[in-house]
Amino acid sequence: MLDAYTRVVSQADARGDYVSSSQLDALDKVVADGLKRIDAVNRITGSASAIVANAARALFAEQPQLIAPGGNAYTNRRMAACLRDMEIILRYVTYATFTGDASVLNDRCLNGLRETYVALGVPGGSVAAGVQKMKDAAIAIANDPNGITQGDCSSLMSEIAGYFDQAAAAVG
Ligand code: PEB
Repeated sequence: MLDAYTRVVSQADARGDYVSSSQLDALDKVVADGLKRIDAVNRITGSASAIVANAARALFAEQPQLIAPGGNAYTNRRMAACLRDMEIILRYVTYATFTGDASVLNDRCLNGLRETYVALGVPGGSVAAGVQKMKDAAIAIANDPNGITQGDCSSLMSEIAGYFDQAAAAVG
């Protein structure tokens, strides 16, 4: 598992080279924008249950066959597994956001997830649709200018959106 810093160092190590000055500049920016990152993680984590529940409700409204008899989220056991999966994915997105690197998300959550869903008969496209709904809600919450020091968070928001997109693409 890497973070924004260890990735740069391990890549330079693999090349047998020094960390370049442009890479150091990029890491400077990660440090300078660190509080934005932490605030975004705090906000998403603090609203995680609402993000998951609302995304799931919207998903089931759009794809009611999932909760109809025979559907993959039918029965409390499957519904619980589904909500849990969405929460797990959201949690790993916050880890990637915090570390500034997708490796924790890829290695520990998404790796093999598509195959797991195929084996279980869970429709991956529907999971991907749920992840996209969580993305929209999470970005709206993290990017809300109210109640926080104002600043330009556009690059952080697109980075976070990218983690959700990676999760959706991994299963969809
Ligand atoms: C991945 N999900 C399920 C299982 C696993 C995961 C390993 C099988 C074991 C179990 O049931 O607990 N676990 C999950 C994950 C990690 C992990 C992401 C990452 C570290 O360890 N059903 C739907 C929706 C979707 C859904 C589309 C959006 O209709 C999910 C939610 N996942 C779902 C369901 C099951 C499941 C299991 C319903 C149960 C399937 C079954 O047992 O029939």
